[in-house]
Amino acid sequence: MGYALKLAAIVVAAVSTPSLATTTFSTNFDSLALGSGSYVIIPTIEGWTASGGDGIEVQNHAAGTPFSETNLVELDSNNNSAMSRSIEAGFYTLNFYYSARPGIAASSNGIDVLINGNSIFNITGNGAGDTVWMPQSINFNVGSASTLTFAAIGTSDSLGGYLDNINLGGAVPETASWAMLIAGFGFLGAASRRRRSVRVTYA
Ligand SMILES: [Ca+2]
Ligand SMILES: [Ca+2]
Ligand SMILES: [Ca+2]
Repeated sequence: MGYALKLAAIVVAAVSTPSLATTTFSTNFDSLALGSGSYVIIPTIEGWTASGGDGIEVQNHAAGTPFSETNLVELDSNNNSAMSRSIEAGFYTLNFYYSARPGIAASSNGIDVLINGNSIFNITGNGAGDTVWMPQSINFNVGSASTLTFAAIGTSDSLGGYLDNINLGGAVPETASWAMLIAGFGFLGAASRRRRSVRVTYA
């Protein structure tokens, strides 16, 4: 039966032909040399381009501790701003860290994630005494070249949510046919082990 499952897994893999992400990146905004306690509003950083508002605000301990190293991004620069980049067709996992800006209410701290201008995720929170970094993870897929955007939402007042360590990597698609096959065989334990091993192979 183990052999049957293995054979079935091979067949399904061939049928669904998982297309793996072709665009991957890792950005932490720390490539920019910036004095501690200062900030700048700029048009591009580490592959991101400002796509709304006055630009991408990069802070070095200006109003809160970054998740990594020296810098973080605040997208409510002088007003609600956005940053975008192009990605190829594929299945993706997007990971990033979010913090509310210290001392700022949730109504002003929102950040939206969009694909081709359509929101797929948003987050906000009430600011504490310092940053409180919360890991976020989103799976999505795009069938053709697309635009990935982070945008400030809520009150546009120069104060808003923070981002750091944004990473895009490939994900193995969870296909409907795969789920049905597992249910059909009824080997849930074996199947989930198999799925994990497939995921590792493509990671
Ligand atoms: Ca950083
Ligand atoms: Ca600002
Ligand atoms: Ca705001």
